[in-house]
Amino acid sequence: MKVEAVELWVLRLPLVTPFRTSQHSDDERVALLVCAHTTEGAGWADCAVGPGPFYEPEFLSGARAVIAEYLVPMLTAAPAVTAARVQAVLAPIKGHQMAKAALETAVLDAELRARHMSFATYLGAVRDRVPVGVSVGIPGSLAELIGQVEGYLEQGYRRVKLKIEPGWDTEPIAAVRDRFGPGLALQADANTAYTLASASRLRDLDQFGLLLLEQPFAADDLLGHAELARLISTPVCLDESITSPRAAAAALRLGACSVINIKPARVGGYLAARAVHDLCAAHGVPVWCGGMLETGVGRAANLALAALENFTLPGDISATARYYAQDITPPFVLEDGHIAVPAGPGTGVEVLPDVLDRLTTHHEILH
Ligand code: SMG
Ligand code: MG
Repeated sequence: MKVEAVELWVLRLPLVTPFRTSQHSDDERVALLVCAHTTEGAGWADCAVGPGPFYEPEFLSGARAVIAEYLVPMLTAAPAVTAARVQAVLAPIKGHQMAKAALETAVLDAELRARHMSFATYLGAVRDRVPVGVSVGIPGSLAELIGQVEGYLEQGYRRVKLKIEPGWDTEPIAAVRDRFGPGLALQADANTAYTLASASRLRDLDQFGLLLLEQPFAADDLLGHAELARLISTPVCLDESITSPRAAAAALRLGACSVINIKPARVGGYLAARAVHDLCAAHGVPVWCGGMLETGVGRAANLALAALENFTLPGDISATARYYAQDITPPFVLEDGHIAVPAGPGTGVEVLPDVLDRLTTHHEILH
């Protein structure tokens, strides 16, 4: 198979609820969609970058530039490409995991569509539907938070993740626990907002029986996380720190976490995501699938990944309606707290051309 061209779209999708983390607030997703045109057909991917370098160093304009100036010319020059070879072809370029992941995913989608095989079958899924959670941004008030959580629980979500930051941690967690009781599967995500100096404050959270505390410290602070993990009883989960299977191995060896959030884009694609999954399974460490406010194109592939055996905790893969009034694929719906894993070839979803047209702010074809 040869990659002949890559088509890029930038599109703006308004969010139904603004999403604020400790680092940044979004009221829309500016999505970067890629389509790889190959000799065996086309494949799609949602490049999971944010609009600015607030979650991670990578961001949309940077990803567009590295894709256009470096990655696509290298891919189209390669005489034969399969998804399994994409990382090797692109290896001379340092970093840019999310940009590389998008190209690998688009090539994989094309390959699997040509073979009439789904992502789920290819990756080794063991379930045809997955239990899912919802990530609740930092709202304007406690009352607003309680109202939002109540709404999500009524819809059937299986676990709730609260975004926290210094000044918005013990109080909202206590209020949610108090209102919804000890049976609620609850976890918190700090998106790197603390340092080890806050260890005693974070130890206060032990009283709330959280499933896990996600990424309290900076991405490169594996030693700090390892120290914290010895000081608190809440399981420490890493997100931003896990940038590759090798980073995951280092984190596990150091005792920096006992749970891992796998975001395929952050680790370099679905093949690397499966490698992190397998590594964690071998160590008896549970994993769950993270989210980057993906469009239906990214959500479909994430559902396939989340159907692997060691994804034992509900992921940040909510129904379309939690994010968008209008997505670029048909919507994913919540049924009894679960979302069905797509079974069709490739990601199993089709982009709606009229919606894509309507939401697009930039389009280019690269060779
Ligand atoms: O897709 O449901 C989603 C968002 C889940 O909280 C979420 N993601 O750190 O885990 C995380 C954040 C990063 C996204 S910032 C836009
Ligand atoms: Mg996170």
